[in-house]
Amino acid sequence: MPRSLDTWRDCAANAIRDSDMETGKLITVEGIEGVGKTTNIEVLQRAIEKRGHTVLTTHEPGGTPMADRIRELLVEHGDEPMPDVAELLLMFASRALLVNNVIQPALAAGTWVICDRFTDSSRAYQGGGRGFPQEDIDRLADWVHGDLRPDVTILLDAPVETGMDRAGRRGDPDRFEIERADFFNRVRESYLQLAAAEPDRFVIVDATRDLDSVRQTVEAIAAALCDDI
Ligand code: Z5A
Repeated sequence: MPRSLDTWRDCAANAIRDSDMETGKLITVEGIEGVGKTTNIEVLQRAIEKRGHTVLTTHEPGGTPMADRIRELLVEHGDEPMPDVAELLLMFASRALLVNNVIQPALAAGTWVICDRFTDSSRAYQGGGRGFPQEDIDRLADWVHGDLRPDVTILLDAPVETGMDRAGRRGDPDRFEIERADFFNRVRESYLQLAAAEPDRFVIVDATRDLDSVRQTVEAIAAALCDDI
């Protein structure tokens, strides 16, 4: 079962104490659309910077000039259909660019990296949502980023209706946003399974609460990560 914030905080503090303090940490933020990833990444960045670390924030798909062009192909819905396998491979092509050109150099320089989505998105959307076996996705992950794994993954969790309601306040829906609720329910379920399978890496945040309550939890996670509790 995923750990409570208190148990996870002890665990994260130990992991960071034991690790090489010269390199940065990779923190990923995951969840279905509209749960507040972008909003809370700003909170997380401020809280970590306040404790003296340099922080770089980035996102997937995209995050480099070439990866941003891949993102456009992924989200637009034009006349030519996008086969699921092309979608999966383009996600990993974008990831290869981001990992090699941004994430690894930043971590090596001691910068902390917060990434809005990473390979768990492929596991949840292309695995849970589209039905690709997790083993195939794991093989691609090994190929594209080898041993690089997030130090911590924050899963913002809320029912699909909550996320859709929040995201629905914006303009034209993209190729993912036009999917039906049952697709996003499979994605959410897949995220929860991933979190249950790796309780030391994931911390689940109840994103149904108001902005201020979620912010306080995210700040507590940042404090734990910085071993400042
Ligand atoms: N995708 C994939 O399939 N496979 C992959 O490997 C990867 C991605 C990497 C684009 O991602 C699509 O790519 C995505 C999955 C797929 N499609 N979907 N769905 P994206 O990250 O760019 O898109 P997104 O997930 O749709 O992001 P988003 O809609 O911007 O969601 P968010 O960042 O989580 O939400 P937000 O912008 O912070 O908040 C949304 C609104 O809710 C905003 O008005 C906030 O003020 C409000 N909000 C946030 N929190 C609260 C609370 N607690 N209370 C009230 N209101 C709130």
